[in-house]
Amino acid sequence: MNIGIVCYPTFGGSGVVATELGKALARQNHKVHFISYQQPARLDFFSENLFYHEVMISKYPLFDFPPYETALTSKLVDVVQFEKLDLLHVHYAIPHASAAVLAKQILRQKGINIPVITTLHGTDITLVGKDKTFEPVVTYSINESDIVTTVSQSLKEETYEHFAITKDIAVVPNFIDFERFAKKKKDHFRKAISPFDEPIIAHTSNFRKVKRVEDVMHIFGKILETRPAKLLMIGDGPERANAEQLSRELNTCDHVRFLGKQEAIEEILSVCDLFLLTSENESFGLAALEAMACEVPVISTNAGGIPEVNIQGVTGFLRNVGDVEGMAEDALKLLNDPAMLKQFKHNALKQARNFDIINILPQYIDLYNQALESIQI
Ligand code: GMT
Repeated sequence: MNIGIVCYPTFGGSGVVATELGKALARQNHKVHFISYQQPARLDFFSENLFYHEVMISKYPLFDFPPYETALTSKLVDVVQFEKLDLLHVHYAIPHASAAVLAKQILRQKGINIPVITTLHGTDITLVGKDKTFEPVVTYSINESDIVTTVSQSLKEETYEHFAITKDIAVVPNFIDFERFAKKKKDHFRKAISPFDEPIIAHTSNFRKVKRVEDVMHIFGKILETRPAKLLMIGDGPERANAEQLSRELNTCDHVRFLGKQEAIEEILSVCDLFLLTSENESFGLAALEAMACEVPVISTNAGGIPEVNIQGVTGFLRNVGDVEGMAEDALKLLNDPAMLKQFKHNALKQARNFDIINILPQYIDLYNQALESIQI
């Protein structure tokens, strides 16, 4: 197949899922064309089956707000025609689904019928999508897509609850590539972070409000009151400065390292013992799955789709959003019981294997075939 993938080029979240999906499709000899405003973060190598088309926006002085959606739509029309794409798979509703639906309508006038597969990732529904500013366009774009998928059952239910959706939604969970995400031997790195073999706790995110990174800092503060430990904060975003300040106020700085954005997250996760995910909302929690693939159990909230990934009492523990005391208590329960921690590490890997890309990729390919069949009828 000749597949167009539209995504955000950023580290983490929907951009990573889209890029990893495209790479896996390319390995199976499909041609994959990425269309975005910047080279996707994990697309930094050459493959004969991978292509990148950059969306350029005119800087005309009239445009206080550069019309990205219009530029993207035009680019899609151009790439579909010139590269003879079979389908468009767009990740994140705004503005990717709406641009693809408009491109589809323009192409129909040119005698080209291109199916659009839209994957909803979370905040496009749970935060921004519900906003009145976007809601009518999001609803229309979902209903006009040929196939719609969500990354969890929870996100599917939330989409039906908040939007007037007339289409079936297929759940295709996020996935992990075990060729990359597997525990690696990094003893020297572990020793550098934790010289006295203190347990290492990690948090990865884009440090947006929804992640509640202040809860991570408080939980870690409570752990330190009871026993030694180290905390690695991976990623960057608007709440990082507040988290650093809080670490000073809680007097935990000597045991916390803010690592910023990291390429080789799997190497860092490989030396960790516990992962904290305190999000207020999380449609899936890919960061938790990546940790689990590296044999790291998860202390998390029970928001959104997280319980579909992190299993209570098996791969970690879950508490209500904001229950800092409870999450600290659970973390200590695991850290203070080496046998239980070892069992949970084993369970985490086992559960992560259910999301192996080898099992998830065929689900997307089936949906692509369905979309192609539907336009031939
Ligand atoms: O987590 C974020 O803020 C980024 C966001 C995105 O769209 O890039 O992530 C969402 O998509 C990920 C991939 O499907 C999911 O694993 C995340 O749970 C989801 N984030 C939220 O729902 C907050």
